[in-house]
Amino acid sequence: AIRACIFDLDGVVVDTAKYHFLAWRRLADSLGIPFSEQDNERLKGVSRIESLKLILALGNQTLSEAEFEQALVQKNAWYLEYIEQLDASEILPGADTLLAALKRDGVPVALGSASKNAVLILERLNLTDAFDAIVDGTRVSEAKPDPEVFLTAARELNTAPQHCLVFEDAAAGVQAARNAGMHVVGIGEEAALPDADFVLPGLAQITLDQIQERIAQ
Ligand code: B16
Ligand code: MG
Repeated sequence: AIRACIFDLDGVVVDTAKYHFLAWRRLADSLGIPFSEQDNERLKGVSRIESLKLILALGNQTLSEAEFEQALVQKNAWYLEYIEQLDASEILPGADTLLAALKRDGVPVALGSASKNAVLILERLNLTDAFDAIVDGTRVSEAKPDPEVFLTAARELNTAPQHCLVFEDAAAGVQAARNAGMHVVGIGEEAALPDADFVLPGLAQITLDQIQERIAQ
C-alpha cells in the first residue's frame, strides 16, 4: 500500500516547465543551436549541468570550462527573470487540492525535485507548508534518473521505498522512481512516459484511494 507521496516540482505542482524551456531555448539560440520542444522533452527533470551537456551535444559543440559555467549562470538568470511574477495562480490544476487532502489524511508528503530554485518557487506559491520534507537540487549529488533524490525523500519521511508513490512528468524522473523501487504516476502524455504505473494528464480530480486501486490491479 501507499503510505507516503513524493512530488516532482516543475511540470507536476507548478507550470514552470515552460519557463525552463524558454530559458534553454534562449541559451541555445545564443549558441546557434536549433532547439525544439521535442528536444526539450529530454531535458525535463534533468539537472542544469546535464541539460547544458545535452544541448551542446545536439549542436555538436564544446565550451571551455569558464564558458560552460557562464552559460549555466546565464540560463538561470533568464529563468529567474521568467519566474519573477510567479504566484499561486500557476499551481497546476488539482495540485493544491491533492496536497491538502493528503495533509488532512495524515499522509506524509515530500518534494523530490532536481531544481536548485525549488525553495524559492514553493515560497512564491505559498506551498512550503504542504511538504513534510523538501529534497531538491541543492541537496543531492546525482541527477535523475539516479534514485538519490527520491530515496533521500523516503528516508526523511521514514517510509520504505515500496510504500512510496512518486508523481513525475519527466521520463528521467519516472526512471529515477523506478530505480528507487517506488510506484510512479506519470503526469503528461502516456507515450512519453511508458515506464510509469499509469499516466494522468494532471492531478485534477484524483484521490489517493483511486490511485491505490489502479496500482493494485
Ligand atoms: P534548476 P523537477 C527540474 O525540476 C526541471 O524539470 C528541469 O527542467 C531543470 O533543469 C532542473 O529541475 C534543474 O532546475 O535549473 O532550477 O536547478 O522537474 O525535478 O522539479
Ligand atoms: Mg518535472
